[in-house]
Formats: sequence, structure tokens, C-alpha cells
Amino acid sequence: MVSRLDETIAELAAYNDDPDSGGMTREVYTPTYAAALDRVAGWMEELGLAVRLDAVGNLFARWEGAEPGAARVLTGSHVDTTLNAGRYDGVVGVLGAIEAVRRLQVDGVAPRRPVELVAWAGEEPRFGTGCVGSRAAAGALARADLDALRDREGISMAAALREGGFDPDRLEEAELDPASVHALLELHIEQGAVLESSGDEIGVVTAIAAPHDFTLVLGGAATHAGATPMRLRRDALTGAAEIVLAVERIARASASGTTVGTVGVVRARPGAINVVPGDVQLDVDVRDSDAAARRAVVDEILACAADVTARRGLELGVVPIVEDVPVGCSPEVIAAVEAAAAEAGARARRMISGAYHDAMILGARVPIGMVFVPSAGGISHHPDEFTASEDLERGVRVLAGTLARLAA
Ligand code: HGY
Ligand code: MN
Ligand code: MN
Repeated sequence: MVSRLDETIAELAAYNDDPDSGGMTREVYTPTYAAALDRVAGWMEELGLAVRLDAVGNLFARWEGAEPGAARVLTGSHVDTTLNAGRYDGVVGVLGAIEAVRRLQVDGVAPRRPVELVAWAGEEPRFGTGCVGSRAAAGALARADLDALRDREGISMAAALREGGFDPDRLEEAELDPASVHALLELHIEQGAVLESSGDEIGVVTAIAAPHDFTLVLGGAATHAGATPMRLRRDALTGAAEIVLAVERIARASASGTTVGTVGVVRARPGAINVVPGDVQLDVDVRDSDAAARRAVVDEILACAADVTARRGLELGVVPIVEDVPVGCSPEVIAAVEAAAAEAGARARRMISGAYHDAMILGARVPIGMVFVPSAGGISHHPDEFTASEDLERGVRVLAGTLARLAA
């Protein structure tokens, strides 16, 4: 059975800047992203909702409640993707929310509180840091950040905003008043294999792990690969290799047992086969829902990097990228999700989100909750990302039931 949600997910997947790779690339503030967002706005308007774009391109659609002045229930996710990604990450939370509201309307549910759908801009880290749209909404982005945040080509977020028809100087207009939000709810694919391996069907998220990311800059000597004897080298890449392995070792040994550490980006210059690498940059991503454990792991990684570079006669620099705070989900929202899951007859389990989400950013200021549906094989951020139709259907049903409770 192919549901309407399957169809809209498939239609949105056509807005892709890298179709030949077999994966999805749809980065925020690109023309392809703008066209996809416009298609999403069309689906929202079909529900009779008032649609608006804020100053940084967050898309909102409001379903008025019986009490328009009451604090709203926000629900949504993102439709931008990382590189060579899948078609479900974020998209399920935006298109699934549209389906949930459609269902509630068809069932004649009249919410007391306004229910507002949202597609956050830039959840994926095109500019090095993720969740730029929800950070703006949380008042956690300064105007200077828009010039400092840059993508792989060195394009600033401010320039990308202008290119997309937005005005970076109107950033502050995007900030939401926390008092105007009763709760924020995000339906999302799990992106791991906990649900699939346990046979559970719905994840009731209790906390969201947060990233502490930074770039390690190693300076050595770019010399002739043939004429430089091994004992006279200051090879920045061999030093970096020791550190990459240390990130893995230290994260594995973390006291919490839930810390993860990744070096996903290595930039080695000059990048010629016959030159000893003189400059290397490592982008390091360390995450945990336990802030103290994450702190201990980062401190040990930095101490190890200092040892390795001192021993090898290399210079070391550390450039901060982001240090977000892990957040807990609201007990009220967790209870509403569990009640909706029970009503839907779904096997639900409480769990932590290893991935970060826009809900993590807003969670510092408003009550949040998340509903997870299984990812086949635990695969995500990959062309093979997949969630079965019946799992999507169950997620929409639980989301609708949770919205009905929170908006009552
Ligand atoms: O990296 C993350 O956790 C998110 O999927 N962008
Ligand atoms: Mn993602
Ligand atoms: Mn996501």
C-alpha cells in the first residue's frame, strides 16, 4: 500500500542537486531547496492554513484554534539535507505533520490551541553548524554569526540568505517569544537501529544528545616526498592520523557509555602525492546526552592532540565550531506521546536521540518532545535511508494523537 505520505516524500525527493549519486543533496538557501520549500508550502495551503516565511526562511503554517491567543503547539522538522543523503531525514517530520493535521481536520478535531506546522531552515550543517533556522528562532544566533558561518566554498550564511532573497539584517525578527509556544513536537526517523533491533515500533524520546564540535589545525613542513629523509620530516597527516584513532579510542572508553566521537572531515594540504603534507585540519564531532562525560572526552582528546603534536614537532590550533547543550524532553509531552502510542496500539519505548534536531535548540526555551519511527538497518545520511510505509503511517497516527492532546 502506497500512502499519500509515501507519494509526497517521493515527489519532494525529485528536488535534488545530485541525482546521479543515487542520494539526495538539497542544501538550504539553494534554488533547489527554495523550490522544494515552495512545494511544501503548497501542500500546507491545501489544508487551508495561513503560510508564512520568516526572516531566515523558516516556513510556518498556522491552523487556528478555538482560542487564537492561546500558546501554540509547534510541530515540524526540516527539508534540507546533508550531502549524498536519504529522502526521509527531516522530511518525514514536515510532510508527516501535514498528514497528521489533515487527519485531525477530517476527523473533525477542533483544537483549542493553534497548531503551527514548521519547516526549519538549515538543520543540516551547510555552514559548519546545524540548526541555523531554529537557532535564529531561539534567539541563539547573532548578526555577526551570519558573516562568520561559512560553507565549503567559503560562502557566508549572510551571503546565502541574500542570494535566497532574505535580509540578514532582519535576523532578530525570526526570534520566537517562548511564552507563545506551549510545546514543540518533532516526528523524525530514528537514524539508528535501536527500534528495529528491539522490535519496537515507536521511539518516545526522553533526551537529545548534543554536539561539541571543533577543528584541530596541525602545522608541519611541506617538503619533497623523495628528498626528505624520514627522520627529518614534520608530517602533519601522520600526526593527524594518530589523533583520529585517539578520538575513536577515547570516545569508546567514555564513562557514560553513550559518548560518540567522529572525525568526518580531513583537509590535507597541499594534497600532492610527492609532497609531505604540511597542513592538516580535522573537523571533530563529539556528542553525548551526558554533558559531563562529553566534557571529559573532549578534554582528553585535546590533551592527546597536544602530546602528539609536541612529540612530532607540529604546531596545534583549536578552532571552536559549536558546543550545544544536551536537552531533556518535557514530561507533559512524553506522557502525551505515550498515551497516543498506546491509543494507536503501538509498541513504544523510551530512548535518547543520538542525532541532534531542531527540537534540541528550541528545547532550551520551550517544552519539547519527539516521536521516532524506525530506520531500516539503522541507515541514515545515506541514499539507502528507508522507513516502511506502515511505520510512517503509525508515526503519523501517533503524532496526530499527541497533537490532539497537546492542543486540547
Ligand atoms: O547531525 C545530526 O545529528 C543531524 O542529523 N543533522
Ligand atoms: Mn540529518
Ligand atoms: Mn534530521
